[in-house]
Amino acid sequence: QVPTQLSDYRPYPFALTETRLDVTLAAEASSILAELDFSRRAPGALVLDIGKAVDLRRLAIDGAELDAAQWRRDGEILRIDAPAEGSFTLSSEVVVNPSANTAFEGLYLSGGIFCTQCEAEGFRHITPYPDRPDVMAPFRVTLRADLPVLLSNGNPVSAGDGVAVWHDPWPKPAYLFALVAGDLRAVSGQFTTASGRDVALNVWVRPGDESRADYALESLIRSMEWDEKVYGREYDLDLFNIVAVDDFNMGAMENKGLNIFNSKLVLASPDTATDADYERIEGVIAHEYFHNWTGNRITCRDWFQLCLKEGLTVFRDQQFTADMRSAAVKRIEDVLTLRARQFREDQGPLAHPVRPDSYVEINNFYTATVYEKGAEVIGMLKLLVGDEGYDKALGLYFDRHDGDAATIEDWLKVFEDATGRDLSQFKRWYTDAGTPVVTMTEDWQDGHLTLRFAQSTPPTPGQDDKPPRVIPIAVGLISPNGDEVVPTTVLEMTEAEQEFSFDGLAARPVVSALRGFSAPVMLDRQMDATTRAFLLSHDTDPFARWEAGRQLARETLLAMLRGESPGAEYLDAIGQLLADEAADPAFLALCLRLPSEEEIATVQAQGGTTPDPDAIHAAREALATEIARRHEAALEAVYARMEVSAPYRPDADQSGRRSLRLAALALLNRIDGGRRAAALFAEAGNMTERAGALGLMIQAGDAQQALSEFHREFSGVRLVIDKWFMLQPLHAEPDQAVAVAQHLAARDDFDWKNPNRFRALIGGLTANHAGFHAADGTGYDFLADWLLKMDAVNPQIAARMSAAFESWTRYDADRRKHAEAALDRILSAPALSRNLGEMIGRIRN
Ligand code: HT7
Ligand code: ZN
Repeated sequence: QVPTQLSDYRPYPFALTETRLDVTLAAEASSILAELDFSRRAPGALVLDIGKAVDLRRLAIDGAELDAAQWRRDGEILRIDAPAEGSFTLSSEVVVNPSANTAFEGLYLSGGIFCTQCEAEGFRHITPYPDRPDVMAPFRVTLRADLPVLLSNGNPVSAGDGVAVWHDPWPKPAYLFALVAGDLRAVSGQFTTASGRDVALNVWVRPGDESRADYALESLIRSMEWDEKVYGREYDLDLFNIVAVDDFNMGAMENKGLNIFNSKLVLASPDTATDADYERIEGVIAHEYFHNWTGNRITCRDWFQLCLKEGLTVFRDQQFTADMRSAAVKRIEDVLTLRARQFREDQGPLAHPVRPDSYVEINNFYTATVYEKGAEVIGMLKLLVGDEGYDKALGLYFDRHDGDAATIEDWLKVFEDATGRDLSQFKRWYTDAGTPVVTMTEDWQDGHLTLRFAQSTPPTPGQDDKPPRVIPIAVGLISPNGDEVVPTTVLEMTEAEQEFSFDGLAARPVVSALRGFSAPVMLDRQMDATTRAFLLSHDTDPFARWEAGRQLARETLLAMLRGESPGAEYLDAIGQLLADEAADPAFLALCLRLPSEEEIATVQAQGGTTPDPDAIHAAREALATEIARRHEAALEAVYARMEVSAPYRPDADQSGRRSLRLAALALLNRIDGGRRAAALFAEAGNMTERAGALGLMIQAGDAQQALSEFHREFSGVRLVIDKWFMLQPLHAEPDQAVAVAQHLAARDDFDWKNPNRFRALIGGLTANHAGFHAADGTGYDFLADWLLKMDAVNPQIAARMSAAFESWTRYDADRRKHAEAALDRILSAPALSRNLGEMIGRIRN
């Protein structure tokens, strides 16, 4: 496995002035004729990428057929003798087999629909091409098939009689190419841009799914409006198509003018989708739409720059959701995800910089670090340069780089030029892996408060020593009577150790630090439970309030794991939260949610304690039970008060009420044997409450009948059956989780080649912390078996799911022995893919 290095980047020696494709679709043998207009820019060979399964039939230059001596095919590379200067047209003819394509990369079939996935390097499985993001061209595409709908990128030129011609005038890299063909129905709308361009909007779904596509269309319109209003970005074609397909390796893909989506992120109705599904649909529709500027109009020079488009686009979709819903709740949700996925990644063998400098398989780098930490880095930049500086820099970025394949250096330069700031130290956030640990201590004397900070970043693979970074630390000071005496101030830490002072304070204030989670760091700060409880009730910054409660819960659980009983501060604080009728229900729901078992294991491992998954599970259950016993009446009151009687709407208000209601129910479930959950399951008219109740019934150990009913009712709705497959291993008692997963995996409707179904079952088990980390190693064996099976058909999915092994070294010797054996078994398997081989190799080291 030879890694590709960032330092090896060389510009392509040819410009590609136009790409013309003529595609005749057939399930087992689709033919692709390509004409590529090249013009030489520098000396060098004409090197194209070509997938192994592409059957190359013909090559010609300017109409003259090439003989065998004029080209060489070597693995996935095609070298062609090209004219030493000037322009020429390379023609090729190939045949590919979409029905044999189970990896869902390139051209494939999903439920009878032809579709494509080309990011990152899928286009080479369709036709020989310079499949790299810095080679951009306008595309003209002719599609031929006896199918009702034939779509490609750009604007339609003509259509009829099984032939459609498309033209995309915007030069694009091959990874943004797409085609879709099949029997699809459109749910249509229209949008007029600020400068008056009428854009036709279509959400294409399978016949029968039309009634579940409205929310996606509405979300698209909201995204288009928001991008004009907030970033001044308009859409640039006459048509915007979204297509939902059932077989899809990730969430969605931003192909120019033709976004292709996992149907899970398009289809929604109150009876089949949860509030969380609706929120994700809105967020991902926005994300893919926003890529039209941050990704498509300005793309990446090479795949090392992936965070340039992904970090920025995640940041933009987070801003959008914050504007559409509650900014405070969204921030807390984002931090929860960041800590659960990215901090975990940063602390293990898969840690890598936001801009990696080497990879074996680029698909393994679509990670939480590139996406979520990439977005955090932009949030910090915005905080450091201010809102105006950010707007100025973004304006310059769009003006200067429209049509470019850009780099992180280009990105930072626009900030430097727009604001006059030197960002050389800030750049370390892109180049250095690992989560900095920031310790904070306080010194109080005669009205002076001194805050002392120290930063250090633990070693990560290949990076032992890390110099200090710029860390924006937002703080506020709260007086003992609860008044804010110093509003949010951003302290810029640039040294390994640094102090900041506040003068003229009448009384010693309580410090609210890292407000809004101003930097993706771990703040290490000694604080007693009473002070945390004070911040939970008085902090004006909602994130910091929530964080104080979270720390209190964490420390309570850690104390219980040391054999202590839960302290009064936390239990009383929960009582106060439950009594606060004026608080935002969604915020309260987040405060009531206990830290996950995985989170506790991480904290223990960081502190040098070997986590015991069974003990963690037991402690968390005991704490939930204790809260329920202590606050049963208050929880019941919340449960009753949060009932929504109005017709279902997936908005922030109603979904917040339902999430608080379910959070209260989750606690009550510990003491009522699942009685209330069963009642809710029977009466609920929406999937949020039905799936929530079903999960709790499984936890309570009395769900067999409900599970059968649910399966019967939704047997024709794939996305709901995915939930059924996920909920069972997720909520099973830890000692039964693997058996439950094994039983489900043996079912006929465990259609494991479908990525959603596979992720549902395998992801459900691996998210059951104590279940997956079963002491006898059966969880590890089960995962290894399925990864090997999946690797042979879809290496991307196998590799992504293998990350469940990433923290194996933190557990006890017996568990480590089992995990090691499972990893070694995978590594020694014949014909292991590059994807899974790289992942397991890194995890095992
Ligand atoms: N840019 C896309 C990333 C992607 C992808 C999507 C679907 C299937 C395979 C994929 N490989 C990479 C999605 C996004 O971040 O917007
Ligand atoms: Zn993206």
